[in-house]
Amino acid sequence: MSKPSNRTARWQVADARHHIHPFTDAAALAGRGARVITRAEGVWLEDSEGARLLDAMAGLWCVNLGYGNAELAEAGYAALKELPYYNAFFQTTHPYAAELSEKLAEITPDGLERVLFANSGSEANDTIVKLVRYFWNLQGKPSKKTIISRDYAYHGTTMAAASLSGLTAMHPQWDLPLPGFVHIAAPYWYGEGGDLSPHEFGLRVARALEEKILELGPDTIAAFIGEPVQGAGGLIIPPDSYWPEIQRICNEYDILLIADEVICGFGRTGKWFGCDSFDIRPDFMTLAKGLSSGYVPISAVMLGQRVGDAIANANEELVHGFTYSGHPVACAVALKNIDIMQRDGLVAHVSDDTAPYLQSALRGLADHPLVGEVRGIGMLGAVELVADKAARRHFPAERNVGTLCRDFCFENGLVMRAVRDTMVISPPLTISHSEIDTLVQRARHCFDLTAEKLGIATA
Ligand code: PXG
Repeated sequence: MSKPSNRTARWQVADARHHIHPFTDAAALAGRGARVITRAEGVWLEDSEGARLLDAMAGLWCVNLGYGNAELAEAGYAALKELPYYNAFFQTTHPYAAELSEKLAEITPDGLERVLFANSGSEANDTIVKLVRYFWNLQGKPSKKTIISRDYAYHGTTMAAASLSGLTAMHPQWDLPLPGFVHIAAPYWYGEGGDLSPHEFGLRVARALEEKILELGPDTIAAFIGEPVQGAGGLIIPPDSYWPEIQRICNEYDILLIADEVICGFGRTGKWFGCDSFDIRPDFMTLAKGLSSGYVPISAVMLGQRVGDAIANANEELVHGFTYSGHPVACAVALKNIDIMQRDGLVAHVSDDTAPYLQSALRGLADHPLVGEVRGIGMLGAVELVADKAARRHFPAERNVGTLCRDFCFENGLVMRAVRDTMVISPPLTISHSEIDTLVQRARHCFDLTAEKLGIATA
């Protein structure tokens, strides 16, 4: 890389000395210097050297309306001037929280009528863990405490959320998971389905839930949590047979069902919520990211009728909350975000136009010698890079093919996420056809560079 400008170097030095980054090897980053992102517009990021990158990840799966949306900025500014802070702890509320609560009850699936606010997906999932315990205590069933989650799950990084998470790297540094959190197989057909058809495999892994419940005893199991489509674990889209069977099992054994919609929510799967795409009827829903298009931190826990009624009618104080629960500025931006989505018919536009265009463009990559599978739903896409297409065999992990490809993307003006050797995209919902074309062309170019580095011939 050429020598950075003085201002870039100054930020890199300050950052390397004082800023500990999430999910980053600090020493390795200090050696190469962080890329400094200074501004963004639409689907484009700009760095401190003036280079432009197409952000095919919408930040971290969150900037659904794209960058630089003036209406969101103005809604935040107006709230900052009108009521920069107040809380709902002591018998008060404010218009922003009241209206956002009503709006969320309207747009989420039937039965989800009540909401608790937090500031991140992790906090929201932590809150749900507490509410699950509280619910079963209120029901006089205090032995129901264990929560079942899945391999490759990502539910956040606080103690409880990381315990829910099933990406194994998230546990050893912190002596997690905590007791009471167990994991079962994920519906990852491409990687783990073997000779079963996707339909058979979906049923097989759903029934792993029933087996685990019977092994531990239904009286000890409180809840099952799942992302409708697993995001950070490598875009694992369950076969159609999966969710109906999970729903049946949860009903049969009286297990609460938690749908973590932090990525899937707000149009990402082509419907308002992943639960709409897979006909899931959850007791709890976790919302974050797309709730505010990532412009301000805000998350929400939606409560289904059964848990909502129990908690609302407990006739005692709910001993839980954060200073910034339902922060007025965050609520104002989230409200405007939803208003814009409704006014512009964005979810219908995604499902009728942008998503089909994206999915078909992505599938054009399937002929590439490195590509084992292209899959996607709505505005989510994944490409498996493999050594052997017919055998669905990946490269040895130590070759770090995904990271290699990710780095080529980053150098060539495209932000894609590598999960193992699965290249993942989740662009702003507002991306245009021509930007999708650019995305796919750049991806192909970077797959070529990766193949070349691996000594594999391309056409
Ligand atoms: N649930 C899901 C499904 C998520 O994807 C969280 C909860 C936690 O949200 P917070 O706001 O606490 O981060 C997430 C977050 C990645 C990546 O690299 C994914 C997430 C966060 C950071 C990085 O794929 N997802």
